[in-house]
Amino acid sequence: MPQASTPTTFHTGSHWGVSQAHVHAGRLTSLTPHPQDPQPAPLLEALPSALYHESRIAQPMIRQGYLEHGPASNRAGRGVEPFVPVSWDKALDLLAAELGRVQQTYGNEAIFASSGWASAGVFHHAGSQLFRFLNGLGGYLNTVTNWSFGAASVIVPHIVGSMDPLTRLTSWPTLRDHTKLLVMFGGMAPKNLQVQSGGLVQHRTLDWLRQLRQAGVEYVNISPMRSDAADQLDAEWLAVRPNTDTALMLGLAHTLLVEGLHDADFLARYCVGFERFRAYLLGESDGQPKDAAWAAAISEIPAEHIQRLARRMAAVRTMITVSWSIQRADHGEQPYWAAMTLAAMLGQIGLPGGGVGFGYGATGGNGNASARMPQPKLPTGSNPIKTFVPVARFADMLLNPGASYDFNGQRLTYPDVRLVYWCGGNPFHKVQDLNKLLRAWQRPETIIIHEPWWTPAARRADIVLPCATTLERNDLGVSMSDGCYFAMQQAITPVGQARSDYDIYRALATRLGFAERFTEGRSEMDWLRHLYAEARQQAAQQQLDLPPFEALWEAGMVEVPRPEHPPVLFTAFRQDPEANPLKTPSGRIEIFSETIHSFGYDDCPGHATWLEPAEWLGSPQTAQYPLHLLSNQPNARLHSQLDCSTVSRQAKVANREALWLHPTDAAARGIRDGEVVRVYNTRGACLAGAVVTEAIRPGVVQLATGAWFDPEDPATLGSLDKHGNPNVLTLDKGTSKLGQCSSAQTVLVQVARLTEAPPPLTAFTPPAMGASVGA
Ligand SMILES: Nc1nc2c(c(=O)[nH]1)N[C@H]1C(S)=C(S)[C@@H](COP(=O)(O)OP(=O)(O)OC[C@H]3O[C@@H](n4cnc5c(=O)[nH]c(N)nc54)[C@H](O)[C@@H]3O)O[C@H]1N2
Ligand SMILES: Nc1nc2c(c(=O)[nH]1)N[C@H]1C(S)=C(S)[C@@H](COP(=O)(O)OP(=O)(O)OC[C@H]3O[C@@H](n4cnc5c(=O)[nH]c(N)nc54)[C@H](O)[C@@H]3O)O[C@H]1N2
Ligand SMILES: [Mo]
Repeated sequence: MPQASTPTTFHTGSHWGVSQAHVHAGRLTSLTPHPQDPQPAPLLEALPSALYHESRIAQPMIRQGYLEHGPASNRAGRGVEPFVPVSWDKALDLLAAELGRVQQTYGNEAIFASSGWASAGVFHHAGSQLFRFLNGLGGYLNTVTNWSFGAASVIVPHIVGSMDPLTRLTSWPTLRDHTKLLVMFGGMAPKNLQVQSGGLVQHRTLDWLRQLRQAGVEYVNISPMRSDAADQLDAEWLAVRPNTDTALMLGLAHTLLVEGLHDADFLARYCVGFERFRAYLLGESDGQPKDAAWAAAISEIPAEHIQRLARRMAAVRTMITVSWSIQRADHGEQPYWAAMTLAAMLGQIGLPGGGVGFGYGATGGNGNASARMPQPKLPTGSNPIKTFVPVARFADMLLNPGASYDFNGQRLTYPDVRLVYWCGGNPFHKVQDLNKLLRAWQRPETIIIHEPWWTPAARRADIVLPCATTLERNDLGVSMSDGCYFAMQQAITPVGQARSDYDIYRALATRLGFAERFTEGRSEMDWLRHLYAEARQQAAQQQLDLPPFEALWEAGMVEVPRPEHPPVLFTAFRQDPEANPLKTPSGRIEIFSETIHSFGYDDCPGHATWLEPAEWLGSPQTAQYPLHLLSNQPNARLHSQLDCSTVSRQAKVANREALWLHPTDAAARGIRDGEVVRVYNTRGACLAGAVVTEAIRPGVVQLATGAWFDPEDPATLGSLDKHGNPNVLTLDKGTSKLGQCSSAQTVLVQVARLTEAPPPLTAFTPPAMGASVGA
């Protein structure tokens, strides 16, 4: 740790890039991108301005009522009562005692633990630290699936026996050399390429997409938003109605079938159940042929366009890509199943540059061939508690303990959670229907959060522990998608009294009597050396020579050779399906799944099916709420992270989150560009700043996720959010009984011009403080 007043430079890294931190007189002055990064993410600029922002949490804090009256007291006071700053010892003693009490009284199943994206780095990985600590304590209630591609993570293994169509995407060079047509359902939004979980040295995807274009690839962007395809791609824009991609895919499939353009040999040799699907497609099973005219009426893509696209897809080497956003919607399983089915009908699965891939462009590393390199991880130990809950059912779980529900063929029961421990995520960003969440939030007896900043979740906790950021601790970065290990060095002393999650858990484990088990006697730097040494040893076994830790720490980065012949998805299966069967019950692609059929779910039948979403532009609710709201990922943030930074705040409009709407919809409401608007439905209301643009189709508005929730009156449920968090509007409903994942993209709203003066924003002002309590 440097004390010098001469400028010093450190290696560092984040989810949005590897960089150097420049420090002067002990303070961070700037970050500069890694010299090898051809297109550094603008997000890189965010951390410096947020690092010393007044919304950093200065020291441990306890909600006043909780401190005075103990667990379970005045739970409606969360987010309303002031906080009392306390010493670390006081906070840790209290928390250790509370963990012991809940464990003794209700058992470890009553302890719910969750995380989120937190920061890059494999040692200070917030989730791993939390789960390792709680496993040391005897376990916790775990979650399954995920927010990003949760519905896919349940349905895709049923169809192809693995997650390969998401995790082993055919890589860019193969697409450049073989693909002629790239049909992108949900586009490939350039904004999302800034980010890669764990870090990324080189941002190259836009360059790849340009190379593909130069090689003659034609792009079709099927999305309500034109901006989901970079301008340079000259993509044809099919401005589909949100949540109707399944119908569109069925219309394409129907055209292939009736025009005899489908690959019957492929379907017979590599798939099961096409006959059942065929009967549905032709309307034999339900009286409704899924022809192009039918699909046009639902999706608002003209029938001739659908037919023409189907013929083009059959004529040339076609890669179908589907964004993750499309399955983050009611019945989100269906478009993924329909896309697999469509690709099977085209018969190009397993050929270079053909078939289907899910999530190209979702993050900056997707589509790169992963290097064969060991991936060090902090071991979390094993969890004796076997009960789990799907991530997106968090509010339902708290509101309905003991109630039963369906999940992927199982009948499960919501456990009775008494304590919520969140470390590295923001529930008041990620969960849908925040007014429902606010009700659920009053159920647990204790809520604990580790956070660097006063996020809306931290403001609503009982015990808030200030956490150090990446620049305030040492870590090891790993980027599988560009084959690097990188150093993440402590550049400054922690701001305020912040401590790393590791130090916090170590202190708690000491109080709870399992310090040795938790630390294994290692300091932070010991752990980094240990994790890297293990990786180095494994690498040696696969003839990969990694330099010693000191060399990595000095150079800042170690690169691993990338595969020369990147794999093509499903080649072995295509070459010999008998010798290389898929891990499905049939060993083949399941166009019809007996397993799913046997569950008897009305919202997920045995083959890809068009099922009307709970809310969409074709539903009767449009009489009151005529606009479909897309809450996609923000350009100027990672989720809710660093919303207080200048990068995120410069992207606001009239000091609110930007809401995109089409000129026709704006004119009909008398809304002008830059004005503050009110967005509302039966679940809630928020303010936003209008951006009037033709880059979005009529009838659809877009409000990115992550503005820090800022209700006008925190003591009243349903109060207007002054800032523009779309989750006050979204629907908290499982995608289906199969996946039970987030339906965030299924929501109708109305928008109106705000006639009165907007209330001032308070999201970035720390909560009120009560009198401080000594050690
Ligand atoms: N800058 C930035 N990048 C990020 C993130 C971030 O927060 N900020 N988050 C990262 C994470 S965690 C994830 S999971 C990925 C997510 O990756 P995605 O899920 O692909 O990202 P989104 O931005 O939610 O959605 C992409 C586009 O899908 C379109 N879309 C939405 N609904 C529909 C629909 O029903 N039909 C069609 N055809 N299109 C639709 C929207 O126009 C939207 O812009 O992004 C990652 N990248
Ligand atoms: N409406 C709508 N909602 C969505 C989505 C959507 O498309 N629409 N997308 C969903 C998706 S795909 C995702 S992935 C989720 C994302 O949801 P989250 O992952 O929960 O969101 P983040 O804002 O990344 O939260 C990470 C928090 O960790 C804090 N943090 C950073 N580093 C550390 C650390 O080292 N330790 C600790 N203790 N904390 C740290 C950050 O300050 C931040 O508050 O949101 C979901 N919610
Ligand atoms: Mo995500």
